[in-house]
Amino acid sequence: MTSPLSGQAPDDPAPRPLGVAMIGYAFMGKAHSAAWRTVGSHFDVPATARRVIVGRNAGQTAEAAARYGWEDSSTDWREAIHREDVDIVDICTPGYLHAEIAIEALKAGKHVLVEKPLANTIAESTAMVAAAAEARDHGVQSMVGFNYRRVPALAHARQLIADGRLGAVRQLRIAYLQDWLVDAASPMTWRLRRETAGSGALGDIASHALDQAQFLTGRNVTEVSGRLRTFVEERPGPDGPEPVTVDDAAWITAELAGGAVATVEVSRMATGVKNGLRIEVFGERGALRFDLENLNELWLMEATGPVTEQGFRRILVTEPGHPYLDAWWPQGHIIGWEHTFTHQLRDFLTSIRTGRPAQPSFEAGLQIQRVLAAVEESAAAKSAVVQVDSTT
Ligand code: SOE
Repeated sequence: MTSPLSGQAPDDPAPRPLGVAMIGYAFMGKAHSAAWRTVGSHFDVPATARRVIVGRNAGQTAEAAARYGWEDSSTDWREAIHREDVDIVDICTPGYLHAEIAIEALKAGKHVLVEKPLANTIAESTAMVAAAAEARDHGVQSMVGFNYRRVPALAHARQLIADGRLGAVRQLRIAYLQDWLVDAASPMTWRLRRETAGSGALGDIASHALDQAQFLTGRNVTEVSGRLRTFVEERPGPDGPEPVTVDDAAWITAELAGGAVATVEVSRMATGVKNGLRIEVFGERGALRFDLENLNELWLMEATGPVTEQGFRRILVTEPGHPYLDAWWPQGHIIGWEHTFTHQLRDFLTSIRTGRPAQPSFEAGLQIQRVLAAVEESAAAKSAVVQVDSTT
């Protein structure tokens, strides 16, 4: 039995690195692999070893292991997570597999990082929360990967808001827009099937937007009104045309605890916008603006001094005093999207070292699932206002 805090058997003479098993090797697996490779070179975190990467196709998984620098590959996730030399399980699979793998890993005493959204249903998410709570009592950490919390500009924005620089926040406008589905002939993927993805743009990118609304303000969404749309209802599948069973776009108005209001608009068919997470926060004496397509910039407006001299000023978030940035380059040098995954691991490994609960927790992931469920309920009822159910 290894100790979940160190990855060390109690009577082992020499410390050994925390072994990682990663389940999934596609887009997110690639991003997480890069982060596992770099985190220890830039941050003071416990040493890790990339023990095994798991996928369905033996040849492709072995190829991914070689390309991304994993010691071993496997097609059997159960065998991988139960390995003696594995202490951390990183789940990068489609959402419908999250619950089963995470619960088994937590029961085996392994720390678990799972990609967002936490799962596809409230029932799965609730079971994951229960398993995480039980494991936490034994020093086992769990975290859901809302990586945009680790964009330095957004972590800095949260701090500015918490410090009261904007005064009370009244309004947020968040749009997360992509265009990778604009072409009606682009093929089916697991992301377009309800049984594998849970939902479409809603779970995939509104989950990020809603997490940001809550992260930036420190307030939960309590009430929503939503609308969903599938613009292209059939796409080429492996065996001919297949129905798209998830949304392409979603619109949400949300009430947050404490009185702020957020509008959230997401689409994977926003022609010309590549990966634009655009956030505006309006407070009683200031405002903030951010766009993921320029992620090193944060725009701050403070309503002080003569009105004739007020306006948004650009903060280049590249200084050692900004969150996470002292570990990277000399001051003034920019970073990119992939760094958010490295920062995520830095925080996760720090929690493993210190025992402080990792954030965002599975509970935070469940809260987002509840909001998503309320949006779907509202959309089905054609714009009724739906309370976010915090009892399930
Ligand atoms: C979808 O295109 C996606 O890959 C999301 O799944 C990620 O979470 C987001 O960061 C980028 O877009």
